[in-house]
Amino acid sequence: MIQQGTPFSLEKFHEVGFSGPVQALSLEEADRYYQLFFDTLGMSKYEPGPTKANMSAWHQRHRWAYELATHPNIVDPIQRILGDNVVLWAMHFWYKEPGNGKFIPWHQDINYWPMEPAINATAWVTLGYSVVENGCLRLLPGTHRQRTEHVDLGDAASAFQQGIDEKLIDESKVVDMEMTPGQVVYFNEATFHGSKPNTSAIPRVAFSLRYTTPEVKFKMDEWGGDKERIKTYLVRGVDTHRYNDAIVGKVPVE
Ligand SMILES: O=C(O)CCC(=O)C(=O)O
Repeated sequence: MIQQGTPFSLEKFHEVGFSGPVQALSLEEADRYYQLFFDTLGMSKYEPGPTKANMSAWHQRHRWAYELATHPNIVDPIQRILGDNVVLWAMHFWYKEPGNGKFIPWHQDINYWPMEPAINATAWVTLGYSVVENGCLRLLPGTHRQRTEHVDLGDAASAFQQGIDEKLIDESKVVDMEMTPGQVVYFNEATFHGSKPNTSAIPRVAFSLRYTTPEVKFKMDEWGGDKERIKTYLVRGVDTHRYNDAIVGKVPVE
């Protein structure tokens, strides 16, 4: 069901592992950033097609994406989750053009990340409509208190090779997080989530922002992924620990 934005609830975040949708961007802002997203891809928003563009870390390269990643209305609830000192460390666009047959398997983010200790809050933001038909984000309440191993899925339609065994998912409890432009859902590093393919003509233009706190150290030597994707930006408060000075990001000029 498409819901009106609700205020962020810290109680709900702790109780079920997520809270939202929160209307963080005005419709006008969402529309402007939606246009900028397609401009950056060099694609018309009226002909949203597939792309091979790298969808990660746009906040390191484009000022408009950095502005989004530090937007006060998006970061305010993050500060309530994490406390006074907030470090932005990643951004990734999850774009699904019409008819994109890939699904994002059920997973727990912390299985991928080189963080010690594992503290993260994600803001998942949609710039367009994100509904069942175009493969909206799906969350499983209450799973944020457990750790589950990922297994090989052996499914060519899966966007990741590994994920949580579907047999562990109680479909009757799954929340299809349908959202309208400018809305955000917040979830933590362990909440089970995933999404289905886009079977509609509506592009899904959404992205994740990852935030943590200064007491978290990134173990970059253990990270097998693209090392440039992880850069730290202090977006609220002070860096009390300076553990990640070697990977401090630069704010893009334009
Ligand atoms: O956008 C999706 O469908 C998946 C998002 C996701 O896996 C994430 O933000 O960690």
